[in-house]
Amino acid sequence: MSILFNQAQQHPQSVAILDIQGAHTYESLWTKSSQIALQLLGGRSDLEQDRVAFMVSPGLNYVATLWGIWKAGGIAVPLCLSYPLPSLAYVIEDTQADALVVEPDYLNLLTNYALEKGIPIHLVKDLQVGLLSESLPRISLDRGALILYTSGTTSLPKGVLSTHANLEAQVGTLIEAWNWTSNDHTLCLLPLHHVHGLINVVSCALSAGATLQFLHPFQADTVFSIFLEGKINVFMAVPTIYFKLIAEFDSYSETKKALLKTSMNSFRLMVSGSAALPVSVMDQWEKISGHRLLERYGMTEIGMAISNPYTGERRAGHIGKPLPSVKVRLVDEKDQLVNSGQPGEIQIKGPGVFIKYWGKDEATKKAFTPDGWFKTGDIALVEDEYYRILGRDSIDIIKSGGYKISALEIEEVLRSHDLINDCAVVGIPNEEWGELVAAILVSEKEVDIKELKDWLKDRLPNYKSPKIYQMVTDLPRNAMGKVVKNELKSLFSPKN
Ligand code: MCA
Ligand code: AMP
Repeated sequence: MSILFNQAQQHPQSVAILDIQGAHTYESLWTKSSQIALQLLGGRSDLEQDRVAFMVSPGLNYVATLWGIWKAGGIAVPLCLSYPLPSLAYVIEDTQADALVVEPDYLNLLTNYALEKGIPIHLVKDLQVGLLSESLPRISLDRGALILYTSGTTSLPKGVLSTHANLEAQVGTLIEAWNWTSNDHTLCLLPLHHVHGLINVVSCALSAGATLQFLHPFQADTVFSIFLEGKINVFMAVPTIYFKLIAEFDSYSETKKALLKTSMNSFRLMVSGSAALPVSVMDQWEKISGHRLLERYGMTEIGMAISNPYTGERRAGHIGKPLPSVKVRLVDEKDQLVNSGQPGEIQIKGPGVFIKYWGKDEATKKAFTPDGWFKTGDIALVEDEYYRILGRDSIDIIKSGGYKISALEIEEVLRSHDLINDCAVVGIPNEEWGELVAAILVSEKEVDIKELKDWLKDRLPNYKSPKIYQMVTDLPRNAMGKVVKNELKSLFSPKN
């Protein structure tokens, strides 16, 4: 039995999930996920790694669907809830999904598409009845379990395939490093089509037998109301969320601030990750909450790799030391180890590292060294045993609000607009968002930015849509004809 859900049988009467419907025990989660598995199987003995894409909001139904797909022998493909149809269609087609599971809220968006493509669509609320007399398949750990999409240096996102063994390793490492136990109660407010929300919060909590409370969508005032209830003791978020929480806290009366401070005394762990945590945010959060944030580093392809310690110094501006069972090295452009104290690319080996990019053998090959190290593309150095991130090897990758965004993907969409002759997309440093997506456009006609934003809504999720625009007559290019993006970034510096 996978560690991902063996606690469900050890603590059947404990509360596994709190969502807008109320409290759900591990037993009810277990039963519901088995029912979903049987319905998905529809008489077959094993889904044999069929891809099942699902669009379900955070809560019991989400986890029961995920577990149901796993119990039936399928590979789970969580869909982003804010994607417009073309982005969803890309994931569904790229994974060659064999079935879709949706909540009623998303049925309108997907029904016609699914009918046209001949993909069976299951409504999650209908997947609740069923007899549990039939048996479920035995799933070996080397089987594919999950495909998550990540943006990279190619224009189209890549599907990262992880096995059950990879996920067990990712979860096991964090349970050990961060002392998860069944006494924990955590709040999940992150999207569930990424590792941060899905593995670090949801899967770790449930694998530890803890209680997992969902809040969707994120709202700073509601987070604090939940803190005041006094049950949460583990909290994880991206730096943008801490920034927003600090702004919300600052707007409160002194009495409310004092109450909140007291409520946060009983937390045992607060974590930040997915993007660099500004030292100013770490310091302000410590003043507000009394907690020094534990910053860690990870990636969709590897889970978590480097972390500040649970006990010991949590060093500001640093991501910490390698986690148990994760091998980390820093190398130069020739994959040779750099000298001590010198910067190099972070490369990773370990049981949590993914198997392949789905359907992209060439990209998979390029992502690893011949001797099996995964090349992260992140540049770091080690200072007195602690790793510090210096940047990335590609200017085309933007991190905004914790989301990884490919400049090339956005450029490709913008170029398909009638009025846009050419364009470039860059990330502009921003305290709240990490980086803001900025678009530089070349057009012979006047472009109405509001109209352009509306046009983009049908083609890109909001978080990928550029937030700032600039018109230019020509893009600066080097002798090779490549756009000089660093020059474009300076267009947005305060003096301009
Ligand atoms: C939204 N807005 C933005 C952005 N997103 N502005 C600039 N940059 C952005 N990225 C604007 C919208 O246009 C909108 O403006 C307003 O902010 C509110 O939008 P909304 O979508 O409602 O924002 P939000 O709900 O407040 O979302 C902020 C958020 C969200 C909660 C921080 O971005 C989020 O959940 N981020 C987490 C992503 C994550 O989990 N990443 C992990 C992947 P207007 O009102 O004018 O329209 S990385 C990972 O998994 C690895 C393994 C790791 O290491 O963890
Ligand atoms: P994703 O591909 O969405 O999983 O994002 C992974 C990327 O997020 C990494 O390659 C890093 O560039 C970045 N990242 C994650 N955690 C941190 C951190 N603590 N500090 C800086 N960058 C981070």
